[in-house]
Amino acid sequence: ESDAKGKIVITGKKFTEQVILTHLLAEYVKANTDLDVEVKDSLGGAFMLQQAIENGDVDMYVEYTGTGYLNILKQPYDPAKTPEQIYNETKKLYKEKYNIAWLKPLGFNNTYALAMRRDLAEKLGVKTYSDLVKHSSSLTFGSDAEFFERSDGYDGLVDTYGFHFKKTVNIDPDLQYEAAKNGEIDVITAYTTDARIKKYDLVVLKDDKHYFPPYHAVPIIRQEVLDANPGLEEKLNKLTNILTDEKMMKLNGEVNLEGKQPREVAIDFLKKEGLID
Ligand code: PBE
Repeated sequence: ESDAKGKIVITGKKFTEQVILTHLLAEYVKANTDLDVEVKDSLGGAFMLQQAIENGDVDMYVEYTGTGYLNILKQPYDPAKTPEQIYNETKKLYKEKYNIAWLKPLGFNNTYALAMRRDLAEKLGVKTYSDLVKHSSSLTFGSDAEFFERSDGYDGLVDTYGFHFKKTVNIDPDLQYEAAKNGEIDVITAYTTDARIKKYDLVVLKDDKHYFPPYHAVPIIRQEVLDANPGLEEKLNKLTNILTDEKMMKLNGEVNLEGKQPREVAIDFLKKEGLID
């Protein structure tokens, strides 16, 4: 038996959706294979996780197509490309460069979207990112620290549209919705599967120049782990399209609005879908 067989280490990034998905993968693998599953606390964002999976410190997590494509692979984004093309190219390049496999998509797209309080958006008459440009010098912009470092992040956004925000603020991604609602920050980079957008009546503006790529959620796993465990890939691909944007938003809301535990939400969902007993 090789060392790679027997155990699988699963992790995720530091925001609610990722914690739910970590447990969803972990509980599914526990119930459907004889692998030992270790859930590792989040190590950070995309760059940290890429290092960890390349080193073999972790075996699997959920990444988003546009994130892998632009930030890890450093590919230039062409908005004419379809989500399927982005997925296929990302999958191919990860395999070649890192021996990491992209499994099939879970079925939802969690993109960044500039969002603001409805009364502010209506007062300014802002519906699209372009509408926002002439008001930007009187508005504060907040996002998570990673956004200011990313290839699909702040600098490119500002270049594409010509924004000049009054001030920028780093904020935990799980706290930005409250901050927008309370008027502490005017414009946030909401994650579109977050239930707090609707709950707090925030308006998502239209990315009219198609700056942001598609971000379909996909479990990624070290190819060595798949090779050591025949049948594992097939089992994991039973998770294909189990979620939609609406379903993911609902699960996120169960944690962020109803106060449930992410693991409990993941287990209930898997049971309902008949994926675990
Ligand atoms: N996203 C949007 C980011 C955070 C929000 C899911 C594409 C990411 O984790 O890459």
